Amino acid sequence: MLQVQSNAARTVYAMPEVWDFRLTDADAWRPVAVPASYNDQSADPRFRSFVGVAHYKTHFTVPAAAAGRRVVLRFGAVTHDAHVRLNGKPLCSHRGGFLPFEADITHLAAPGETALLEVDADNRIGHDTLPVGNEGGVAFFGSDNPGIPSVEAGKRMQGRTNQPNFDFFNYAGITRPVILYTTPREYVQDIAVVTEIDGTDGIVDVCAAGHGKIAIEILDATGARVASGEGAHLRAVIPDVKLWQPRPGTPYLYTARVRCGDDVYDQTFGVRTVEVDGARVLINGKPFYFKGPNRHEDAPFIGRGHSACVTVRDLDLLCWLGANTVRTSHYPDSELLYDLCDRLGIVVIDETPAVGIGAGASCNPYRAFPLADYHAQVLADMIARDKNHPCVVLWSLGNEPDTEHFPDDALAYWSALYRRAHDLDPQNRPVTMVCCQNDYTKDITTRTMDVVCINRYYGWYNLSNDLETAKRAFDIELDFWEKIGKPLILSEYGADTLPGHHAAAPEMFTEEFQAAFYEAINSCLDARDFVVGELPWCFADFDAQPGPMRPGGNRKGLFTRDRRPKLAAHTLRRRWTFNMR
Ligand code: GCB
Repeated sequence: MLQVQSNAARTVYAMPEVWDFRLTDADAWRPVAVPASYNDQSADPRFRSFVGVAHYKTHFTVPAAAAGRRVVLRFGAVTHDAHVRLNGKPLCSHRGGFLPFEADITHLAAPGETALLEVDADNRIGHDTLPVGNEGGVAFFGSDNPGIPSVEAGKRMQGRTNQPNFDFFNYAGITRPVILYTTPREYVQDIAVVTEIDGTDGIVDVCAAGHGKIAIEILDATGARVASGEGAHLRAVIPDVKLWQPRPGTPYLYTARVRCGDDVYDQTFGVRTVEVDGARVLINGKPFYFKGPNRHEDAPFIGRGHSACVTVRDLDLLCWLGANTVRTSHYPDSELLYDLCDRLGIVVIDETPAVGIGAGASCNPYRAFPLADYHAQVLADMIARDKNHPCVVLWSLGNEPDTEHFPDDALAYWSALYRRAHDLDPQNRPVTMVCCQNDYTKDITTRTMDVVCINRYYGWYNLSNDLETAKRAFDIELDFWEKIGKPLILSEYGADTLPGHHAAAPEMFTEEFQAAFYEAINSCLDARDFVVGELPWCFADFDAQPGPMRPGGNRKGLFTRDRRPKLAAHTLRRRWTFNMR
């Protein structure tokens, strides 16, 4: 799906910033900001504990100037499921909270007239949603008696239906921009760009789809024409090409200008290659080392809502850290992040919202949970949205599923998705799945990915506070992976840290411990050539489901939630900026 663009042929109209909102039909309508999660927009505790379908409504007018044009209503994301009505009639529905959807309203809303738009946002999660929620009725490890310390039995007693199988607050609502835009009646539907490098030349292959006669031009960053052709397919040489290079290189961007009838769409792209060669990942033929934190979309007041300012500021801090990578843990991010990463040369590991499949369940999730087709669809939609971004160099099929208790079923499930990602991506990028700390000898899935990504918390959740033994245990595991012969990224590692909590002896939760933790684990990484990346968990403190281990959220941030650096941010900054191998 193409991003929204305002240009000579396409017009974007602003929608209201404040909509009417109520949790249930019994509540009064009240104002709420869009886009943003609704949960932190009120002191009413029900805004955070609510489980079910919340209601939004607003009015908008299709401008008279839109007469004769195609008019589209586009939602960047509604979390998790959306049902949309226009003038009281069903318009569209969408499943999943992190990808865009749109509806052609040309014949449904008359230019010059005011229309009523209603959105129902469903925050319920379960065995058929991504991310996954736990549900009553499935046996979990542990006792059924809540008097015996079994967390799951307790949750069943509470009768709540939302039991996130993931460690971030289940923010919900209209979280990304709602946009009204127009195009000519004949329009560009889709564009796919693939590039190659041939000596000092680049080769670009553009395929466009649209209703109407298509022509394609390639422009350099100054707007000068490099190549052009009639028809929906153009393959052209870019002499003396300027490559898209990750930081600290120059991320040069070209444009494929596609015309279709009166419509025009400018698709930026970079000429770069990405491939796995033995135990290395090569970008533009050169070994690449991924360094940068995992990041949640999370900020005070807006929750998981889109904010250009927060995104710009976060990426600026990433550059300050000397990072060259961000992983969109644990869902595809708002589209702006990818545009900015294209411009800044920050490499993106792009992840589906498949987090927590089967973790903690005693049933076989691959047989019991009806997820395979839906997961494949979400993967396809993510690739369709993000396929042209040069910053995206690795697809992540999901985070921390159970791969250990039902190894053959896990392998079948993830292999099908792995093949699908390769089939669907015009650029055929490498594919991974992010593995939970587990008995890696029993897991036969992680090792089949193009890049092995492992989340490990040696020294924190296991071997807590004992960094010397943590290093020895991690080294034993690294010996195992070295024999597998694939590139490995330590895709999560980290320690909860309370800012301002200090001690001479680095003990858990102090800023000194977090810094010592990274120094210790990094020393293991530095001794191994097949390790191609380190992704601290995580960029900033973030809101999580309340629980005994989450004082004010997950505190493993290198930055506080208001983006002030902890000691470890300075430690990693020195490493990534001045010391890296
Ligand atoms: C993990 C998860 C991440 C959690 C993190 C933690 O392995 O992938 O979602 O937030 O650990 O802090 O426990």
